[in-house]
Amino acid sequence: MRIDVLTLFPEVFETFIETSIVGRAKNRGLVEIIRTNIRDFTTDKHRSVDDKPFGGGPGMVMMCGPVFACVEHAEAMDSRPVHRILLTPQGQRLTQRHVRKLADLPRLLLVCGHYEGFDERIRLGLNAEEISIGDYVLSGGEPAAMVVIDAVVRLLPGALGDDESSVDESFSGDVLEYPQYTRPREFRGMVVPEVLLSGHHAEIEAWRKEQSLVRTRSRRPDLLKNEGPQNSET
Ligand code: 4G0
Repeated sequence: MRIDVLTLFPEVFETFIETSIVGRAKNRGLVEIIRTNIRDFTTDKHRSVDDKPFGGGPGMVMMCGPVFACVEHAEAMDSRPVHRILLTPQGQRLTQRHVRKLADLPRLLLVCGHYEGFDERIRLGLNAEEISIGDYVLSGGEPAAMVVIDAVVRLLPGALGDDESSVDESFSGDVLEYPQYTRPREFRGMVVPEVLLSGHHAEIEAWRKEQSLVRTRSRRPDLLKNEGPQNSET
């Protein structure tokens, strides 16, 4: 998979791209992450990427010119069909189901905005999918892009090691992950539940299933109701 990231701050992605599962996936040749600086596609002497909103009002708006030029440049670098994504608080909320669909595509292009958002013609003209990682505002789309990249890359075949491959379960199913423990058996007076030390695999499995349900009921009842916005998609 090829992932293009269009941003005013490409350096923000440096360690993220090199580290952990994303870094390993890159080294294994499973993903190529290419950053392009939107500011390199400005045409005025001040290298402007934003301007005041028509009609007045606070803040600045990302201009069309540099964004379109940057998208066209990045897309010309590779012939695979590209899926364009805009990270915005107005987008469709990201779910694991959606992440799985994105992980099936050959090429993603993520556009990170800043300021009070994009000129509306960026939305219309790019015909991009708008994604939000949650109902809060960030000062830029970069952290949201990293969330999308991380969630997608770990699903690429071969990205996870054998010890990691079951970690997707919390949101692949419709319940939350059960409580996990590792050494030591006692820490500051808190002990590991006896059943996990028993070696009775059927009992352990039953305990985990029950704990998953208890936890989901108390923390995320919307996942069990089959009518919550999250669960209706899974
Ligand atoms: C576009 C995404 C981009 C519009 C980006 C802000 C939160 C998210 C940005 C705005 C972002 C998210 C209208 C403030 C950049 N913040 N929740 N900031 N506006 O996914």
